[in-house]
Amino acid sequence: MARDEVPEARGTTDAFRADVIDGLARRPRAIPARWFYDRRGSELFEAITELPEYYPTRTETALLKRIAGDLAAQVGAGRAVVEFGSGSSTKTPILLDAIRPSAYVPIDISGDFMRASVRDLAARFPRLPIIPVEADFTAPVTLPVEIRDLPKLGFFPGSTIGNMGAFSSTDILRAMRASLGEGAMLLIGMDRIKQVETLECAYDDAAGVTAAFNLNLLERINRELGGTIPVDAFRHRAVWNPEAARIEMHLDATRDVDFVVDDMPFAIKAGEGIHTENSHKYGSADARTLLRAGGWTPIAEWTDPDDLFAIFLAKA
Ligand code: AVI
Repeated sequence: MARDEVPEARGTTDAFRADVIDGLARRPRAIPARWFYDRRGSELFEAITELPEYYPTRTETALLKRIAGDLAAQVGAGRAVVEFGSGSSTKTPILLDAIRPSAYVPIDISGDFMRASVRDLAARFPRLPIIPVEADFTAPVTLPVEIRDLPKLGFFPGSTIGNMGAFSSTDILRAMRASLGEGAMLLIGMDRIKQVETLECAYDDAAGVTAAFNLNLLERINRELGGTIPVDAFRHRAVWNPEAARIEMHLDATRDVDFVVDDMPFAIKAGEGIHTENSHKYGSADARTLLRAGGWTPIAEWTDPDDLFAIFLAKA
């Protein structure tokens, strides 16, 4: 059976088409960032995490290593670690080494990618029960029966929360609380507000990897939705929006363009753009307010020496 004949893939394509057509028709034009992550987009994101300008991944990884002992003392042994949007699970071994959990449950909407990274983890932690769940964690998830009676530690690194708006980020924290139940804890990474130059360079690197990541969205539309977008007519732009405390990514047309997506005609004038991503950054007070709004009480906060990135531990 071809990939586009699989019912689930068809559902994904329908949702992608609806978001793209709706997003190109509205003003300002905006397409949700979750559509970045096809296979090519996921590869480009992995490459972003290794860029010299993209400080979040290496800073959070180093911070996790530094706080491992403290974290173990606060969390205790024997919890089931539930990782939301586990993806390639690169930070997971640091946490699993630190807290010695009873089980590990990665949850990701992209099952293939998750199962491949789980294989590596299983080799590294042969005695740890690993139970992957393929699900959309933006709504409450039914966890495997095997961990029903264990206390849970939710793990949501990478400041992925920052890619959501205020309502969605609160909703997702509430969904996590509902999924994890009473007595749960949450370990979450949240990127800090910092110098504009540092932020804008992190999202507009010299090698052009983030530009390629952003433009891949248009290539994906052409590949999967029969689009005729002239990708070379668009330029990547990353800009700090101080009122909203977020980095925004846009694709701006450098000349007037006409194209179709799924037989729907669109025209974009030179200088107009498509808003493709928000990456919110948080001061300590904002982060705590968000956690509380999402049903979590912060109990510890750690940052790196340069205060670039924070990790919070919260309890339900
Ligand atoms: C996945 N997410 C946390 C990244 C971020 O920093 O907002 C996505 C990203 N976009 C451009 N570079 C990285």
